[in-house]
Amino acid sequence: MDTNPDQTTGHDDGASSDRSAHGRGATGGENRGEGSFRSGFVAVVGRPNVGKSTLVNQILGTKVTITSRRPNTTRRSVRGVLHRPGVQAVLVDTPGLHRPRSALGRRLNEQVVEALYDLDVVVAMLDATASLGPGDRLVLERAAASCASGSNRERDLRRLLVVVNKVDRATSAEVLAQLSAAHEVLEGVKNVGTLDVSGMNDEVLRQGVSHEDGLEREQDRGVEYFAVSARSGRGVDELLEAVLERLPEGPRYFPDDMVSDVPEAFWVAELVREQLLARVRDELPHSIACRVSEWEWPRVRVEIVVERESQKGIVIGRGGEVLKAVGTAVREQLPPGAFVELYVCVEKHWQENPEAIERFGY
Ligand SMILES: Nc1nc2c(ncn2[C@@H]2O[C@H](COP(=O)(O)OP(=O)(O)OP(=O)(O)O)[C@@H](O)[C@H]2O)c(=O)[nH]1
Ligand SMILES: [Mg+2]
Repeated sequence: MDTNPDQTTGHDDGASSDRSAHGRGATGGENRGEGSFRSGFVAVVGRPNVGKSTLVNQILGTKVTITSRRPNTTRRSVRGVLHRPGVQAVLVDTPGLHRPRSALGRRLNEQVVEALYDLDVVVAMLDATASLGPGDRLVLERAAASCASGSNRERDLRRLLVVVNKVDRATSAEVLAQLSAAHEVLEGVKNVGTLDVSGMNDEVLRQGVSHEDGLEREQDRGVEYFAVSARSGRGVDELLEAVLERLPEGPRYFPDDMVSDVPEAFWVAELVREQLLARVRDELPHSIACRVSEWEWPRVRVEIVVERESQKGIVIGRGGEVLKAVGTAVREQLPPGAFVELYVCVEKHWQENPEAIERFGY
């Protein structure tokens, strides 16, 4: 932790935390003349709750993005950097692609579209414990479209890796059924320009794909399929090997000691939200936003925002017990001496307010 809240958690030397500068080049990456250095952006996409963030943390061997059993936990794309000799993989954890019900929901989907725009490899994730639905189909189709689109260097479906997650909780028959359902969807994606995304009712999902970006059927063969448990790590090494194999020659986008592009203040606010998500029920998770309002390291004040007066009491708990437990759990994940002050306030309909969404950093 640093005295500067805008500093990233990875101790970077000047990488941009501006999400509008999402793509390559945002960090002024350098090529130190190692001709054979390989690197690239790996977008992890899928419906909410399939385990994208868990996978990114598992691959990196450290926590760079929060997880929870609530859908729509991730609200902002997080880039985690994997450094290996001669290779750098920038894993982009994205929000879950879903049918949006608010300005916040639309913002989350936009970030998925942004992440799919400029990538080298895409990991499309499905949940083995739930049958393949329209949301999954859209994810697969979007991912395939991205690999075939002109925005990327090569129109090549080999860059698409389909991952069925949570195999620890599914039977092999269920895993196989999911893999073959995904295969069937991709076989059917002959011309991505004609995808039906009307069910998503979201204009942003319609853009960026044109008829000339259509996939030829012979290209379908390049897709590879994996079954993993992001939580236990089973199958993840094989997946990672396939990811790294597919990275092209490229620059070192991030310095060697940088593991994520998340600013420290945002990270502390996320840790608070993660603890709240683990403790509150019903619709409340969607209503909660957290933001650092004062940073005088080691003293950090975090504002917890809810949407209704009646939600305040739930977040505080009887005698303040919820807040107390949240504070303790967050402090344990910060350097010794950190002092986290939590307070709760109400901001009505913030999920519909673009200014508030921006202020919270989503
Ligand atoms: N059993 C099991 N649970 C998993 C596995 N991977 C993730 N989970 C759980 O699934 C839930 C969702 O995981 P996340 O990593 O937050 O999912 P996500 O796809 O990032 O979700 P959003 O950010 O909401 O889109 C959490 O409770 C995880 O612990 C797995 O391999 N096995
Ligand atoms: Mg997530």
